Amino acid sequence: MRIYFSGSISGGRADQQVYAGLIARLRAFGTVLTEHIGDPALTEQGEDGRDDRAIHDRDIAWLRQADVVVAEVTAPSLGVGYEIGKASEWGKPVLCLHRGGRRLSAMIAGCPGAVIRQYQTLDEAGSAIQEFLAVK
Ligand code: 6IA
Repeated sequence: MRIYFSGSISGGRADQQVYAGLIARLRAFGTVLTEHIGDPALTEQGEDGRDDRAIHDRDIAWLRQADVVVAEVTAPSLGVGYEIGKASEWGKPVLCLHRGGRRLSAMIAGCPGAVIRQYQTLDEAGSAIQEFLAVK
């Protein structure tokens, strides 16, 4: 199974460790196409010199290849929202993991193509992932 993990970059890297923990769990289910989202060296500044169009087109190509999308949506991110919108439009299964706190945008919370699961611990997120992917 090819899994597209989506998490904030320009929207802030405060949850980077959470992303790394989720990616580690997702690896048990298949290939994570976007392992870099959990990389502590990846900052919101952008350092690798790649141009924006190249980043967009590469990510969209991965998104098209993905069988499922798992997004961590606690930190608001334009890119994560864009990816969820595209994937749900294309009929791909989308799981959104949210830790609460700030209210989730109605455009995500109300998106009929996305399943929203609240969690606090990585174990709870792991159970939500297990349940979601078991039927895919
Ligand atoms: O708006 P955001 O940057 O928070 O959007 C994050 C989402 O968009 C992630 O799920 C990624 O798939 C995608 N994305 C946005 N920027 C990049 C990126 N920048 N590299 C890969 N995926 C990206 C590279 C520059 C970097 C060295 C920071």
